[in-house]
Amino acid sequence: VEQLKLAAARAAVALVEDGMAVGLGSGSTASLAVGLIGRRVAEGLRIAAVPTSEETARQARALSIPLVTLEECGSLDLTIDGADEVEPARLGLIKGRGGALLREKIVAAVTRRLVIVIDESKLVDRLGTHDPVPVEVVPFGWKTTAARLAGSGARPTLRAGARSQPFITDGGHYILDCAFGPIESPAELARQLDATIGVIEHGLFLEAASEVIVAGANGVRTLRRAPEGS
Ligand code: A5P
Repeated sequence: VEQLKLAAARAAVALVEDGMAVGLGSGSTASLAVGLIGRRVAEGLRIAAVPTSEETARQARALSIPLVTLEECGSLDLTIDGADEVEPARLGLIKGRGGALLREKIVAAVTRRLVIVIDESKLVDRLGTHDPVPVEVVPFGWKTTAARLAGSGARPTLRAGARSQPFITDGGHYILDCAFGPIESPAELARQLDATIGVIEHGLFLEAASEVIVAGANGVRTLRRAPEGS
């Protein structure tokens, strides 16, 4: 799987060009891409990058990848990020197992080209088949938020961090991993989650990815999002 992740990361990093503003994703596959970008920067590539997590920021700094804030660059040419599940028909994604979904979504929203890198085990017919949807919530009153989510059909579990304490995101929030099973209408669920009091953001990324680079036993292929209405 490591080799497959690396193959997908390599194909995505080949899309990075001189002068670009680049979003750096989070998680193990995105981290391989950051490593490869670091190598190209050392060879003379000139980019400005925005990291989607403190962990990615640390890696980028260690590799001397020039970092800027979103305030400084406003929008991004390209972002390379991972995903937990990908539904190939519409390129719907579940993201956030690494806990960085909030910054990832903010970065995705201002990115012209969001390229997702995965190994083929992440492909599913329906989102929610294997993975819960991570939902980032305000710690204040989180149990009441969890009860509201349960009312929407979720089975929420508070994500644990070190020493059995709740996992705390870069934004200082909790994550409720919400198992739904295969989701019939991700768009409808996204609307419900968006409207739930106490919810900051959720890991359903719909109509966000421009393309998904999938590495599998038979090589690397690129899935592109079908045009609107098709
Ligand atoms: C981080 O919050 C996530 O969205 C990751 O991009 C996602 O969990 C995929 O991670 P891996 O590449 O480690 O599977």
